[in-house]
Amino acid sequence: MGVVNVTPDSFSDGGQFARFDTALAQARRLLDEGADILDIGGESSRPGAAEVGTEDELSRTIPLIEALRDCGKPISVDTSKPEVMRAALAAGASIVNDVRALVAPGAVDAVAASDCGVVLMHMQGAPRTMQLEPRYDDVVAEVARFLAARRDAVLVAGVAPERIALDPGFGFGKTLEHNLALLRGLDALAAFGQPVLAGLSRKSMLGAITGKPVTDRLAASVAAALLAVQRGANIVRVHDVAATRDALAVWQALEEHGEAR
Ligand code: HH2
Repeated sequence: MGVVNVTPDSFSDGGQFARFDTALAQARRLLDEGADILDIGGESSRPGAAEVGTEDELSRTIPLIEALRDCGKPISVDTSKPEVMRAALAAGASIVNDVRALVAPGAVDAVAASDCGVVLMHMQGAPRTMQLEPRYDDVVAEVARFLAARRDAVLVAGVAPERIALDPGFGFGKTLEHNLALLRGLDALAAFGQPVLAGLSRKSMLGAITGKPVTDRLAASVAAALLAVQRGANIVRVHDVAATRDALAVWQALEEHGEAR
């Protein structure tokens, strides 16, 4: 899943793609690099980010989704607002990726009214304050319990289980230790039988480990994506599609040819 942020304040790409034409060019570049899904977002969810109004989010995302609707790959909309979900699905998106796991009133109904895919992500707190003092007794168990409850809420609304993917939400109200525990324990989420999505690309946990700024986290991001896939992730949300694909191709070759004599 290639990330296209149409935001002036994304932590990872500094608002570089805020304008429609640059965002479209970035989306096409990610498709050329081999992205299987494009994730289009109009609201930054980085730590400390302010919320964006519905009209702004619609005007950032909908024209881009319309321009990409025939690109041949599924388009995901990264939003927590039911209005944006509905408009994005009407414009051609086929996946709703919600960092708030559809808790907004009307969000579950918005996805249940269509046949879209759904990504349910765990977050502790809200972006503005989530990194101030994250606390868990058992982070893997608590994240798993939350995601199971959200999955059940979506199932009850009539969404088929094969439409739902789960995401532990790396960096969303988590310390470095919490993030590492979740990466180590990713197979516990995979055991639910839903596809697992992991978003580690360029995140501050990689900065904490390597000491590198966000502009210099390519190698760490590729390593993190590979480790997530080895532990059961089915979808990796990344900014650097070509490099990630190469790393995964090496792993896949090893897996597929492992039994050859
Ligand atoms: N991370 C970000 C945004 N959306 N969605 C899912 N499912 N999983 C994630 O880990 C995830 C996400 C944050 O990263 P980014 O889009 O690069 O930055 P920003 O939120 O500042 O636009």
